[in-house]
Amino acid sequence: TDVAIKRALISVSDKTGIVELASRLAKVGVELVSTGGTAKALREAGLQVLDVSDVTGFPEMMDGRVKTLHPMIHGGLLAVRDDPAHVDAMEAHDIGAIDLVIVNLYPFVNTVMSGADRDTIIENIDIGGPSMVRSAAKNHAYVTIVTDPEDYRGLYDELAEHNGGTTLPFRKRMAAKAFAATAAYDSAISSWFAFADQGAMFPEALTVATKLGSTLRYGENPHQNAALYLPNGPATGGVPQASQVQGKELSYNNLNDADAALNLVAEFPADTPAIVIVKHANPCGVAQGASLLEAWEKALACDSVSAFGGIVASNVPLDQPTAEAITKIFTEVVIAPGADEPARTAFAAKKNLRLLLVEGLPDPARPGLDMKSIAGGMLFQSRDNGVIDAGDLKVVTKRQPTTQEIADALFAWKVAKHVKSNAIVYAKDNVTAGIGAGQMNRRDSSRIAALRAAEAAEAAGWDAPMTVGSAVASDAFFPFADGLMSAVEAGATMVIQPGGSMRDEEVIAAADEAGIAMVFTGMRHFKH
Ligand code: 93A
Repeated sequence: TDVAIKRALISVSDKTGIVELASRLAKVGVELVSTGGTAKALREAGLQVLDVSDVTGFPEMMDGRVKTLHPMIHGGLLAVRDDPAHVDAMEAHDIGAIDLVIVNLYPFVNTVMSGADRDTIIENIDIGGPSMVRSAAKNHAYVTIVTDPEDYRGLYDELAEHNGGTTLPFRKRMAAKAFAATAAYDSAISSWFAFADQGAMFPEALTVATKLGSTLRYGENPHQNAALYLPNGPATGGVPQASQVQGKELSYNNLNDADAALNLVAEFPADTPAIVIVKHANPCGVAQGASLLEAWEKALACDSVSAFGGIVASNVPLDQPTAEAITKIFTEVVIAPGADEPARTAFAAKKNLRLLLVEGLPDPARPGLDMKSIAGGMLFQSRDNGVIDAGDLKVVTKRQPTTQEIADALFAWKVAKHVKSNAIVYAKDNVTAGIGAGQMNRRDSSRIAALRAAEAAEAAGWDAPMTVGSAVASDAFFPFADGLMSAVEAGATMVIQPGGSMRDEEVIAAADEAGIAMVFTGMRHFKH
């Protein structure tokens, strides 16, 4: 079932690696046939190429809309090589067999994402390319189809190992991938039609055409099935890829928590080391430090009880002291933009600990899509990429905040954005003092945050909880003055909140009465 490659048809929009691949093919005597732009690129590299138009006897016409759509091409792709009638037809019409097809398609999704006009988008719907891909993939018993430049390496290896030919399992695998590529391509086109007339509400939805990444052992609970799917097409907004260096297989909850931890730690610029500890997708300790170890120790001190079995994210590469400190408590996952050799060695001592390394941190301000299933449908929204700085704050109290209070408030606000609503976060000196998450009323979140801070102080033997003299962030406005008052009772001297309540005047009056400072952000960060 090995098929020797004698003739290859190459027609690619993404020309990455194509000259190298074609050169290798030419060197082992493969005849190259190509479409206009591809043939030009190969010739410029000094390769001998036959034009598709010479094979078909027709010029490429109608702005390239018709170039490979011809029986001389599709006959060569679809013929069953050991069916005498097919072989007769090939001889009668002088059709030459094509053994290998390297095709990637007009960049439809990228064209939409670039904000191109309708005509340009339509012109980037590839017709001839998918036809060749599907013909070759259907006939994988004889024909090899490669649609992804990432597979060129695998193709060299295959040809090297099999005497210039390919095996059936290889061709099958490539054919499955090819049909997945054309299916995703068409699904992106149909999504575009669905969205285009509504003003392309979610061009990112085009990338939701997904491919299976991996099946997971189970979902949030053992009786649920689960799998990880990855976008087919360009990753939205340059989200860095993570790779697992060591540890047990990642679970559904691990992935969900690691994502939460990474997105929060990415809010902190890498010029100051920061650590986030997450439990059940909520942060339980966040700190910046002079060193990464200091950040870890401070984040842990915020709530060392919850940190047990936690997910840890860092905004800078991991070092040995921090790695050793993290491994002293039971940790499920550590995710970071790198780890030096001594840090890796320290983690290696904990075989089960899952260490994930990312190529960089995701940009918190990147665009993207957020989705959720509900009974009978799907909810889509643009992701919460709202980022504010000191310039966006509006002081509403008589007392002006100090520079330190503003810094604490912005720190608390960044964390609150990543805490399930209702979110209350106290922070002081770039460390969370107490976090209240996911309560059905804001006062309860406030109380829980203060209680955590009091317990942390007791555990550490501090004179007073860190909430004393802290800034407190609320993800949404205080509907009544009582939520604010419980923050005052906990010792906060600074409040950051969106504002916009009917009772803002009442809440501001209570803040003035207590002599604290308060700023409005004008932006809410609900996370339900
Ligand atoms: O316009 S098409 O739909 N009509 C065709 O007959 C055709 N044949 C190949 N697009 C067609 N292609 C596509 O052209 C390929 O899928 C590939 O993406 C691209 C390569 O063109 P060139 O070699 O001129 O750069």
